[in-house]
Amino acid sequence: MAKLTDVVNMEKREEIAVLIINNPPVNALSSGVRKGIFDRVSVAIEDVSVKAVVITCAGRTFIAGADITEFGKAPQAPSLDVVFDLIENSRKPVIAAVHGTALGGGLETAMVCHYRVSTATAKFGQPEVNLGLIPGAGGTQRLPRIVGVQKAIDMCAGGTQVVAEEALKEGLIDKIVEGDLLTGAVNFARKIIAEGRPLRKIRERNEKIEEVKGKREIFEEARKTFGKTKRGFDAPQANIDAVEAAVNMSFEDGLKKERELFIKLMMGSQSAAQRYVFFAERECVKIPDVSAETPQRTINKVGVVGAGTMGGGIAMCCANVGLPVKIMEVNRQLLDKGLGICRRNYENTASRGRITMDDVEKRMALIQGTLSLEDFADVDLVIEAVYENMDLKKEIFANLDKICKSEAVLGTNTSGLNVNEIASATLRPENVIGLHFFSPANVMRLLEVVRGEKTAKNVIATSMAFGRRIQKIPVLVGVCQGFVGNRMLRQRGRETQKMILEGATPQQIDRVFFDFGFPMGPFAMGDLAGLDIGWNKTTSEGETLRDRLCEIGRLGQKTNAGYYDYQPGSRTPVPSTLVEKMIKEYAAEKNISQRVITDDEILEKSLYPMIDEGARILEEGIAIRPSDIDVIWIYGYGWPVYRGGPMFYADLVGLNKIYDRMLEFQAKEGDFWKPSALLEKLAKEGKGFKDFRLGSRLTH
Ligand code: 3H9
Repeated sequence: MAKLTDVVNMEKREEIAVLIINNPPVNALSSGVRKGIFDRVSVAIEDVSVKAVVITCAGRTFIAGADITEFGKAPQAPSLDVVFDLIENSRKPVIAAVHGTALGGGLETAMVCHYRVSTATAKFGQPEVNLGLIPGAGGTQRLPRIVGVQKAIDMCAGGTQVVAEEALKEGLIDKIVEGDLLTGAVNFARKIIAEGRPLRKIRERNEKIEEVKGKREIFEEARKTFGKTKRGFDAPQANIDAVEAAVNMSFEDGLKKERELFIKLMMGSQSAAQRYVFFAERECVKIPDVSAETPQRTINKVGVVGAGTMGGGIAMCCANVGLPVKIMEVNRQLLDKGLGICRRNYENTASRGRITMDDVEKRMALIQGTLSLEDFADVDLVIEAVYENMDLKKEIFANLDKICKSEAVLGTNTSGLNVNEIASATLRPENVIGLHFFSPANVMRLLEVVRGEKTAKNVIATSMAFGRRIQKIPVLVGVCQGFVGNRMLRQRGRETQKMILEGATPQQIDRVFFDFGFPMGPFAMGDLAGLDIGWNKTTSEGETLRDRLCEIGRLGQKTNAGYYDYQPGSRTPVPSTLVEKMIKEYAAEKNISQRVITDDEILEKSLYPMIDEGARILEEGIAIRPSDIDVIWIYGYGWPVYRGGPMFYADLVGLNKIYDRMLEFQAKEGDFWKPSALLEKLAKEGKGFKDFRLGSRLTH
């Protein structure tokens, strides 16, 4: 017999064999686990003293799925199919005992068992869709046979999870165990044996499948819905196809269809991107010189300076997770307005059924308004969120320095000002850090955590943990103008502005971005945000097209006119003949001749300068790793997840191709196209950003 692996152990509880999978952190189905289950179940089946088998897990959760790190590598035997065949065809009952989450291959394992029991807090799901995949070991064929087709679509295409109580109602589990799970599972197994219950195989159950035979409209409706909510993603549609196969094909043929779809997705770039993002999100909280053991400061109370859009949104983030927060404004009217907006936002969420009115009151009770900074004497963390003015920010920090307790973390929400200079207004620059939220702060998941020259390591550790606590994705960046996201955005803006003068229209450029997968293009985005952000009426001299639009009162959606026209009350952009005329006049005035610009050129000229700026950011050590830049673009700027972020995308295109194109543009248009030293180096070595390693920077 092959050597047994120690990630799966077996113990006997008299006539019941108990398999315990112990593969931290999440008991993923690595090759060792698959082999361990296969070997142990084989032994249990052959052991005449064993009457039933219980499969359970040690640690914090039941199996969380296949081991994603093994995807794309040479497959190791035994495959899941082989393991599953052994379990399902066992002549002794096999019972899954679930705690934590049974996800992906974990739920599939539970579904090949003859019975399932769980704790009351257990959850079940097929989240493969979030990795650009479908369940690949029978999930799409077995799940609809128990929970029905509609629920299976929700779970497979939508990635929704069900909790134990619902799972019991749906028939996905047979019992919720009160008290110790293993004891309950063993007792359940004994009952099965005593009552002589059959070896139930989900594959043989067809009632729920029969109910929907011929009802193609269920699938058409689902395709339409997911086509809208998950525009551009391949996996939700493939999940629907696989569930439909469960209805229209035999179980065996359905399995084959599932496998075909799974392999196609696995080989494609979307899943590669989504798997990359899964790990990138988890990587970005790891800071090479700030270990996970770094002591953190306690944050029990937060203070927010400024009750404007950003300040209010930040206060809501705290209240959402039960953190008391004081919010300060300079006068009663502004304070009431800010608090009123928080309340309205919550009430809107409640009206959509996402929270209750009771939650609204509880959260509002956690947000306490004040007109005095003196009230911040007892807070553990301050987040300054006033408008972008260095003198004002320095004044506030000088005051905070006098008022706040010595260990308080002092954060600034600046979107681009020098955090070191802000810190210099205090006598404790080591306590100062940038906490750059993205608008709307209560919705957008990104938090750029900006490390100043003197920021203490425990302040960094505390801020990263705070970011996670308020359910953001914190990414550590260094000080430079615009940090990572806005600095790269500026490069994109430079080219898109140039291209509309050279003959592309705002609507053409926006369409190219939309088709690429962004929720909207830069011009529609500008109109939404307001073209007057950063524009100054008194100093404006019509130097740019944006100046000219603002000068005639076209400030964007709020004035029903910007780059586009808007019908009153509508957010749908309508191409504007007036703007087209203004662009032509402006181009003529500057002697810029217009030409046809292809969609490909738009994409190259928009994305390559961003990618090159990303390389400079890495060279300078402003971002720790390329994947951090990608996380910033996905969660702060709407970069489509299935394209993995600008640096991942650059590797797909090929750095040598990008480098060559930039040289061509440089020769034609000027030195602002000169590629960075890092891009040049990687391109010439035939490498990608994936080969960039910490410490391989050219300069610091
Ligand atoms: C699948 O099952 C396909 C099947 O149909 C079969 C096909 C043949 N593999 O998230 P956390 C790591 S596809 C490898 O921070 P939490 C993770 O990287 C899979 N590693 O913890 C992290 O590592 P590190 C379907 C995994 O408590 C550590 O575990 N399943 C896997 O916040 C802790 O993770 C899924 O998509 C994995 N499957 O959340 C579930 N999962 O410490 C994906 C996690 O080095 N996982 N890691 O940074 C999750 O959703 C969450 O991790 C989970 C725990 C909810 C389980």
